[in-house]
Amino acid sequence: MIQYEQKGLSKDELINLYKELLTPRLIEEKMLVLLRQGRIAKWFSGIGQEAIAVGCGMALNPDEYILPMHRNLGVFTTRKIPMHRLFSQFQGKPGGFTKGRDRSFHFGTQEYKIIGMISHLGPQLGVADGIALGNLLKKNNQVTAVFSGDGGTSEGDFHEALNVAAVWDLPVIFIIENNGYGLSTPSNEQFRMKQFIDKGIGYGMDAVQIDGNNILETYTSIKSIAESLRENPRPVLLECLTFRMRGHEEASGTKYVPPNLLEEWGKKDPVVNFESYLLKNNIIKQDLIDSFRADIKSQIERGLEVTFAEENPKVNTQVEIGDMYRPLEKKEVLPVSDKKSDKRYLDAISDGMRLSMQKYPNLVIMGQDVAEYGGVFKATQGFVEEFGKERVRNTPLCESAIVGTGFGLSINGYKAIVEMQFADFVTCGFNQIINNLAKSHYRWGQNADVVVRMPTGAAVGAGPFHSQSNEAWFTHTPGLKVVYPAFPTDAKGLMIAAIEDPNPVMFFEHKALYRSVSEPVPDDYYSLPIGKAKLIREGKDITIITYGLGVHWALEFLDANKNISADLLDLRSLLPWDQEAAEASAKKTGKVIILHEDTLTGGIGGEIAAHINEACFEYLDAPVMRCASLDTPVPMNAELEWNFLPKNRFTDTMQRLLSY
Ligand SMILES: Cc1ncc(C[n+]2csc(CCOP(=O)(O)OP(=O)(O)O)c2C)c(N)n1
Repeated sequence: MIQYEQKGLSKDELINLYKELLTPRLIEEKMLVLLRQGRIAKWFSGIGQEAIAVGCGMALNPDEYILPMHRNLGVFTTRKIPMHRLFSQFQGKPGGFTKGRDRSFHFGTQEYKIIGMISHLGPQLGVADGIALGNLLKKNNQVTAVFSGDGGTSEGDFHEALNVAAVWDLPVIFIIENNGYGLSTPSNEQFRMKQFIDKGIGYGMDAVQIDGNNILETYTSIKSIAESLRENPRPVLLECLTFRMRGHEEASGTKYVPPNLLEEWGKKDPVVNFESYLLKNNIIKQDLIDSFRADIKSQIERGLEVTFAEENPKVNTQVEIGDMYRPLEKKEVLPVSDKKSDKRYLDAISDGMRLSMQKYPNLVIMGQDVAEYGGVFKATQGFVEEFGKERVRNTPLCESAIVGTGFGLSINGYKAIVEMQFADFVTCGFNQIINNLAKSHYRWGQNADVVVRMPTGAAVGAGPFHSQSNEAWFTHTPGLKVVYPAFPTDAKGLMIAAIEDPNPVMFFEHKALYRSVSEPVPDDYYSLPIGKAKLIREGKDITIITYGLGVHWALEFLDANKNISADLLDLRSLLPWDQEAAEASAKKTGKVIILHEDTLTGGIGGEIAAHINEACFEYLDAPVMRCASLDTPVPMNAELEWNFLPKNRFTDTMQRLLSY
């Protein structure tokens, strides 16, 4: 039995809390009936845990973001999302929030300030950090609440997000629903510590444990924590003790749960207990309860009628493809004057970022050692002095949380540049890029205004973990843009374009070019179109398609072989890539070679070759050829590295193709 304390709440407040608590319960009961009738396909039940989501939804102000999980229907109902919209979302109908593209609670809505989960659970936590950072920078005294199950806390994302929030004093309430199980795995197989509040000290943050089934405790605790964080921004870990009363999802059952636990926690049901407390203390009368029930049930029925009457989404491939990206607001920006100065590739990148920081006060740069130290390659040298530490942020060593933070900033109206110290380290932030940044616009219309800087490439003797060309991991991910300039002028213009672009852009910068290539670059702010290649040499016998360091290898080759008349096409962007330019050149010369530093198998060369084959077959005089690195990791020793790289094989491949 739950012991309640009224805690200064008025009778009306108590009754209102009861109605809010009852709503998700009645929706769920209906869902279980529909499931049995085969009218819905899947259900993740939060029965028995409603007091946490409802307490949170009621405690925060409506303009404060909440990031719920799969058992938090109460967050959605307390934010007053019309029931038919929720049901249409569950059923994949157009009246939901994702045009039928994602399921159940996998959606966000700016209208209701709810940012839903992706299946991977933990990434939510880093996103909450970004939203909270936005609030901190706006100085708007808002808090953000984010949920995690106890199982989800085993993910690295949990550690990273809590650590960042602690270091940056972010006003986030990390609500852990400790319900005893992660799918079938009980707590003792998930973690060793006795309780989550013990983790607070490790992160240097306050941690509070409450009875998650007691609506008065959840509501008043979250309310008072929120008030405190609005005044004095910092993260708090809130552990809510509860229990998962049903299966992980309905089909999986609860056979593995000892019956005595279900019985014990059944007695602590949050709705039944609160109802009898209110009745016993004459705060509510049975007829009011009955009328609440009738009212909620009729809302549910009406909502379901709308949803079941709704047509399925109309299939339209153009709309599907078109929704991958948020449209650009403006096109190319030209430099206002002819003034140019000699800039190295690195200086050009730095200049593009600096001018963008001046133009966009809402642009934030984050990365390891990017502040006073200026980044390991010095791309942000002097930025702290000019823009301050709020906008040029050293991060802890945590790529996932920082990419997530970039997404959260974007949700909250900011732009972000995230620097990977080396492109190789992006593996640690992979999930956030692939599943959050890339997919959110298609899923629920939320753009991710984030540029991920990728100092990439070999030829610097740096071995397998500081040399990789990993652009193909991203060109295979719909929703991203991938840019890879080879010259300073392109690097600056494309950096500016990437920052202006409201979509996520992976910006590859070859480390070997940073200080080795320079040219006169416009001093003004200007952008170049993403997705457009540049024909940098014109010829008639053969087409060389390449990018990055490959462009310089090809130039070196052509300079040494003046008898060869070649088109040299620098792609500059890899997603989207300039199919038109490649086709035009292939049709002209009839022979195409693709040169890239990336390894051969699965590299973008294969994609380009396939496309040219399909689009230009009748014009070709020879098979499209590829020249790429060996299918091995990048070795460190210089001789091994040059053997790995394609440069020394390029002459051979060219000769074979020319003599075909
Ligand atoms: C990265 C990842 N691994 C595995 C899963 C499969 N999965 C979905 S929910 C879940 C259990 C989550 O447990 P917990 O965080 O305690 O939340 P609860 O379901 O108990 O509310 C698992 C293993 C997943 N969704 N994502």
